[in-house]
This record gives sequence, structure tokens and C-alpha cells, in this order.
Amino acid sequence: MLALADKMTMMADDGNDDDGGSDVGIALQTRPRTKRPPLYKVLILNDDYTPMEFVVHVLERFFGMSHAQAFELMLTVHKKGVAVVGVYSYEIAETKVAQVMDFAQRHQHPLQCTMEKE
Ligand code: TYC
Repeated sequence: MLALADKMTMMADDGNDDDGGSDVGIALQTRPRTKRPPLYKVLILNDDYTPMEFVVHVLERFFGMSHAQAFELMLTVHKKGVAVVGVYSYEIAETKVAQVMDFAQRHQHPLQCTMEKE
């Protein structure tokens, strides 16, 4: 008759991993990989019709800029054609774009806002 200790030794191993119950093998090291989510730039485009004050208001209202910051960035877009107004996760960027596009449409301005992967 086997002692209980011997039975436990037998049960503790032989998971049929082809090592004859001796647990020899390659230790596969897996580093826990937590990837940060991709970020998206939100851009405002220039056009010939949207009033400057309206763009300034959009930048204050949806992008949390001060009046001075908003005015400066509006002028950058006016002169250069486009500028990044913020960098966000996909969902936040998508929401900002939708809010700006809806607000511009409701006021009948052709202002365009888009997003692109950073
Ligand atoms: N170019 C516009 C004008 O002269 C002003 C403007 C600035 C429009 C920035 C859009 O994203 C824009 N009234």
C-alpha cells in the first residue's frame, strides 16, 4: 500500500507534458504588454466664409482655450490653412469633430473639422 505522501507526489505531476512527470521544459517568458491606445489629432481647416469670431468661439467652447489662445490659433489656421487644435483618444476626437461639425452646420458656416491618427 502506498503512503499518502507518495500518492500526493504522483498526483502533483504528470500532466502529460512528455517529460515523464519530471517537469523539465523551456520557461516561456511573457512580459505583460499594456499598449497605450493610439492618439488622434483634431484639425481645423481654413475657408473663405466662416467668420473669424465664430472660429474663436468654437475653439473656446469645444477645446477649452482662452480667448487669446483661441484668437492666435484661429489666425494660424487663417494664414496657414490648417492647424492641430488638440490630441485625444479616438472616441474623444470623434466626439469633438462631430460637435464642431454640428455646431458649424447649425450656424450655416462651412467650417471643416477632421481627425487623423498621430
Ligand atoms: N478665413 C476666414 C475669414 O477670413 C476665417 C477662418 C479662420 C475660417 C479659421 C476658418 O478655420 C478657420 N473669415
